[in-house]
Amino acid sequence: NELKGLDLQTGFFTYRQIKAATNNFNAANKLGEGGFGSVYKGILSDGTVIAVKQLSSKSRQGSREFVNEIGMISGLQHPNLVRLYGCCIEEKQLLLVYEYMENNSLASALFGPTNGWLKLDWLARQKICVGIAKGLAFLHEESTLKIVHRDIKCTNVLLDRDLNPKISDFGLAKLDEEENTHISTRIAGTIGYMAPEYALWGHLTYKADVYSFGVVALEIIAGKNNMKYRPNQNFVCLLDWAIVLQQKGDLMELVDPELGSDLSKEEALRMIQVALLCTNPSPVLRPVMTAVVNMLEGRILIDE
Ligand code: ACK
Repeated sequence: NELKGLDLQTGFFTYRQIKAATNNFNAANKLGEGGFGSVYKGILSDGTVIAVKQLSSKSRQGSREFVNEIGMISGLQHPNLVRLYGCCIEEKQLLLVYEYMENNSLASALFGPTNGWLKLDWLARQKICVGIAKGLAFLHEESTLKIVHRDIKCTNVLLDRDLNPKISDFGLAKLDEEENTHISTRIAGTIGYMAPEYALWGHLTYKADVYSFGVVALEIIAGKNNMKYRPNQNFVCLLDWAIVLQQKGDLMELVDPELGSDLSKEEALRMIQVALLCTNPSPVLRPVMTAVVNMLEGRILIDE
């Protein structure tokens, strides 16, 4: 009780606090399995609802990412980044404590097994797309550290009660140190979202995030997973299909049929065109994220 109100300010939580908050890591409080361990829902003594990430094994990789995540986002606050309240490093435990996001991940909303319970209409999808772009623009251009997230994908975007999107999982994030050119020794990310220059040559700049964002934007409008999408008999991913449709002048065919009457054709085309600009094979031809925000919001017109 003496810690009441203190915990959110110090950034350090005691193991006892987290055990109490999660009802001793009760299975009923488990939200799911993440990249490096289980995630639990909890309530702090002051009523704040939290999500606790527990590092499962003592794998080097996991703990390196864990420490990286603390370093990267502990100081960052933006409406489109999941807030890290703090951590617990007691009794061999490694726990990260985040704000709780009521509506889980964008991946589960768009193409998860629970698909259907949470309807993302056109307005919601637009808001989500713009929000992710704003979060990235902040990381790349406005935060004092220039940060490349490196693993932008729908599972790493969480939705709050009002369907505001927030970027999570900074385990792979890196500083964009060398004037946005960086050769990475260890390539990490997710197939289907990785920019070609990074996947092939380890050439990492913030433009790699722009590419991943483009894939996410395409998934948002199509309601389909890039790598799992196979139109007709051909084995092509959603992005390849979009390029084919662009050449045929038939981009509207990409739009999720579930998006009904509230869809504006002009806005839908705009989102697809932005997605295609972002996924340009050449990083220098991809826009920066503030330009993407302006394009999505119709302040910059896009040439066809
Ligand atoms: O798609 P989900 O339900 O949303 O499944 C994953 C799972 O935990 C493993 O990562 C969920 N999750 C992660 N962080 C949070 C959070 N801050 N608030 C709510 N759910 C979260 C995620």
